[in-house]
Amino acid sequence: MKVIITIPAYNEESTIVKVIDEIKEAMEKTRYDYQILVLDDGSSDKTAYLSKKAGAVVYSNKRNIGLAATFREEIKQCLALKADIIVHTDADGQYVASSIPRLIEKIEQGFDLVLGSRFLGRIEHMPLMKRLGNYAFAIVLSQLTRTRLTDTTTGFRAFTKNLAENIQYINTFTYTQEQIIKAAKQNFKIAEIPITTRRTRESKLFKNSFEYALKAWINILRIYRDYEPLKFFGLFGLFFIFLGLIIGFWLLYLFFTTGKVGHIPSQILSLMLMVIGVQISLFGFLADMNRKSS
Ligand SMILES: Nc1nc2c(ncn2[C@@H]2O[C@H](COP(=O)(O)OP(=O)(O)O)[C@@H](O)[C@H]2O)c(=O)[nH]1
Ligand SMILES: [Mg+2]
Repeated sequence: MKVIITIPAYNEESTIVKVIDEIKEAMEKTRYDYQILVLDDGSSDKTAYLSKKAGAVVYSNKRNIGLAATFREEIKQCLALKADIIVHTDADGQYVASSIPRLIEKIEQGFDLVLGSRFLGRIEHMPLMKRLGNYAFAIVLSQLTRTRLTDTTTGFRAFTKNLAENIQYINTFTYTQEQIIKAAKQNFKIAEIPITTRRTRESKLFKNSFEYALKAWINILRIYRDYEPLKFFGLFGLFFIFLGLIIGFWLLYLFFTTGKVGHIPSQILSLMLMVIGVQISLFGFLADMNRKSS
């Protein structure tokens, strides 16, 4: 059984060697056959050179294509290296490598995706906004996946070859939540283990937390739309029908109390809202049929 530990890295020359050495130290204490893969995403510093020197297999993207696209390349390369279990961690040293064997053990117990949860464990530092955002993600994803999740954006995780081969990603920004939702929808078994994290340099991905939150929510909605089209479009449609009905009942009320028929613009608006609502709901039925037949 082969374990590949994969690390996406973009200009991480100051930390990557330490991260690789720490992983080696943790893995040498185990009986696992392992390799470390660094996915250098077009770094302009010595990341690739230093990683190779430290003993990792290095794959370099010609230019910087971002974390989500790099993740897809990681999976491809891990499968090419004949991984049975894939462990993913970050290049900044935030995650403690000595927890990697615990991730792998959980996979061996029969789980397909094991997440290292910072919130079950201990976090040295996390800004309040990020904490709140993560809390909201955890609630929504727990609902969507019907699994109790506490940390959906963690980069410290392990998964099986089977899962790696069977999940297709559409997200252009981050893989973290998409992998969890799709794994759950495809009936893979998910578990969390508590981990501790270190305080490292400022995040490169979170430069603008508003932008991050917006993109993440849009992505969750897109995935929800794909897996639960009837509920997604149905709720949306019901909302319009509801608005139309409110105006409609208000007009009826005016008619019964004053006896006058009027308010033509409002009548048109009410009808339009209801027709729009029905149309949107129909999209849901169509998408649902399409999903079941495909
Ligand atoms: N492939 C790729 N990886 C990146 C990029 N920016 C950051 N990373 C890597 O993604 C991981 C997490 O980045 P980090 O800045 O620590 O974000 P955090 O998860 O919010 O702490 C690290 O291994 C980074 O090297 C990028 O543009 N492309
Ligand atoms: Mg980090």
